[in-house]
Amino acid sequence: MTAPLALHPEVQEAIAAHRPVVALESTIITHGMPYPENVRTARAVEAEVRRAGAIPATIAVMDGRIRVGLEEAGIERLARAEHVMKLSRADLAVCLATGALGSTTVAATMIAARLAGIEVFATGGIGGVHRGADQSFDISADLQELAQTRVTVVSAGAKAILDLPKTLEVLETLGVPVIAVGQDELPAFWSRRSGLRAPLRLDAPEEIAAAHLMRARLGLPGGQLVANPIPAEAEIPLEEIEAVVARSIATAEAQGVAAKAVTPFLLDLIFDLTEGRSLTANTALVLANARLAAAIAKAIVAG
Ligand code: PSU
Ligand code: MN
Repeated sequence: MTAPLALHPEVQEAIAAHRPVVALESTIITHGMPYPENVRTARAVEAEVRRAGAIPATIAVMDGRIRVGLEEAGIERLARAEHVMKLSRADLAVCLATGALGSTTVAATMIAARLAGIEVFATGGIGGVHRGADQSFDISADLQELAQTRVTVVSAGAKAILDLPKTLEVLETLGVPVIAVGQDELPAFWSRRSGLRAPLRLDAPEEIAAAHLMRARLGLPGGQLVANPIPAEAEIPLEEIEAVVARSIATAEAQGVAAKAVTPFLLDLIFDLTEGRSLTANTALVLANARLAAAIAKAIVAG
């Protein structure tokens, strides 16, 4: 009994030859960005991984298999489809068993990457503890996944739509290392600053790779969360985005948006309220994360 994995030949060869590979998620394509910017960004991120010397592997579920490494046609199909399941750990098996089309969140991408033997994964932002979680209990399954699946996830921190202090507390409880890159402060996705000190800091990809390999030597099951600040020129300052975030959350609550719909709803509204600036920032930070992830993947295979 083996998992229904379909590795792209290029990805399969790279893994077999111990060359660097970077996994990429697909929920950002289907639920994180509007068409056609989502397709443009997905392609640009793959190109960035290649330029940085690694092989990109965008992951999604199609026709009963986990596809690891999508062709352009696959990305286009996902981006255009009307109904795509947003897959986390809970939904992955149902989607595969029923042959539905599904995009993978951070949690599901980590599971797939691990099954395929990919150690590093680049994304934009992870899910976390939502504001008002004391009432809604809305805590992303991404956090649990980081605790149990050994993949290093390169993010730009967590979005200001989340309760960042609570997100850090849960990650600490779960034993997930949260590593800021190049600064002491935890970056907050669109903003380089969050006002919160990151639990850990490493500045070189080689150090992050060494810590990843050390976790394996210790037999620790979970991954690492790398928080790479958005490039300064693309940043939206925290004070500026805060008002937009507060308005968006109020709207989501008023409309009774819940469960899986919350994050996509907020992202969409914030895009409108910032007149697309949030999307420009999002693209810039994903590209920067792709570069860093490629450097970490290179250092892991060298180590
Ligand atoms: N945060 C972002 N952009 C995204 C997501 C989160 O800034 O696209 C996506 C990721 O795929 C993440 C998922 O894994 O949303 C988390 O969803 P939820 O909050 O429902 O767990
Ligand atoms: Mn949620």
